[in-house]
Amino acid sequence: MPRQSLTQAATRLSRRLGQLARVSEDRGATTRTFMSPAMHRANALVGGWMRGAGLSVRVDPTGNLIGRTGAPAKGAKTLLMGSHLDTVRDAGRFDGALGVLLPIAALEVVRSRGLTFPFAVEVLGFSEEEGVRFSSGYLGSKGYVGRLGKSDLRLRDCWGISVGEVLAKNNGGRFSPPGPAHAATELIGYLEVHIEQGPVLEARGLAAGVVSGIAGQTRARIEFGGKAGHAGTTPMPLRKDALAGAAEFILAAEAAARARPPLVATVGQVLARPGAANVIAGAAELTLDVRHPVDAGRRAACTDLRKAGRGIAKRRGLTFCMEVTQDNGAVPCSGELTALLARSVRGREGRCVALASGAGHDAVIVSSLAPVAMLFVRCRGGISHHPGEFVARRDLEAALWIVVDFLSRLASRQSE
Ligand code: HGY
Ligand code: MN
Ligand code: MN
Repeated sequence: MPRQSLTQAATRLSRRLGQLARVSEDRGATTRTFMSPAMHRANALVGGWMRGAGLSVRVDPTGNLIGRTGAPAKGAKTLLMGSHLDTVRDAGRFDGALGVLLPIAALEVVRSRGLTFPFAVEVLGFSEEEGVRFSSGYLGSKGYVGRLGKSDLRLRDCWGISVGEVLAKNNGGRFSPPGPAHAATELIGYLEVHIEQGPVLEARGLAAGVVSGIAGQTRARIEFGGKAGHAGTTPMPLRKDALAGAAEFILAAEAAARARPPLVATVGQVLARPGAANVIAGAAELTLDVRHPVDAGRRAACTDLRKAGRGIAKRRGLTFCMEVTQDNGAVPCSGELTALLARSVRGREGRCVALASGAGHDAVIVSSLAPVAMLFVRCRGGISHHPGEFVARRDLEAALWIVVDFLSRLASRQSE
């Protein structure tokens, strides 16, 4: 294999990111959701690139794509690297995908230089992180670390299909939650490369930075129940308008978060039923996403929002229910791995900043099995979860330089 320059590797990485972005279930937009045909096509495309990089490739029962280098010696430990291959609706091309394709490109550079390491590397393309289909994220990485539980399997999508049914169908009719893919003792750690999805690196004039920790996150499904009725003949005082109650709740969530920074609260989805212009909504279903760097702050906010919802429902003669569908505590990144990664960032950038992540990442789940570190890469305007997501070619090259340097530093540390 001819020696790979980082410029060549970055160019090919950029091209592949574009190619993967076109693997979608929505015409003209990038959308890949859990166990969709587009997800399987993405696994086939990225799996081919993994094989081309000399990795052995498999897909586990939860749909995670796993590429693995040969083990250098019996009993050698493994470094995990990866991120998610699913996306939000109408997504950008970098969220998740960068963290899967960049390690493959880095390993191609390493291989072309004839470098070998005293550890194996496993590149992971998690099957579901965003929680689009089942309103609960991390199903892929939970399957990989052996934390997929019965409550996850009971979650249902908008067609009433459960996670358990989808996974059984994908595994020849039967599925039982797998155990961890590795014993913790076999692992050195997990490195996730991800776009920052925020404006700090750009403001500081840096291509990359490390992550100090990842905010805790609670997601819930909320339903207000009222009485459907004729929009023209039902006097206002006699109404039990579920959508009006939901609207009051959405503003209450926004006000609570504005009053207590750095708390953030978002209602991203609203479904009114029966959903006709001339019918008062008899039911309104919402999603709620609450995040805070400190778990006590997030939990207190969720308790207060549950109370606020009950109060609104009582005043309006509605019913109210709030079902938590995802609840993850804040996760600190490994000090040791992050310090090593920071040395590689400084080697490229001359300095290194550590950022707290408001976004959730698969590292949250993998941290239950191995120490985790994250490399954030600058993205234009901090735009993400949007087709306008963009990483400059020179920043792809910088991130590649940092990851290849990190692998070499880790190899020297492991050989000591
Ligand atoms: O929602 C998040 O923070 C991540 O993009 N899944
Ligand atoms: Mn995302
Ligand atoms: Mn992501």
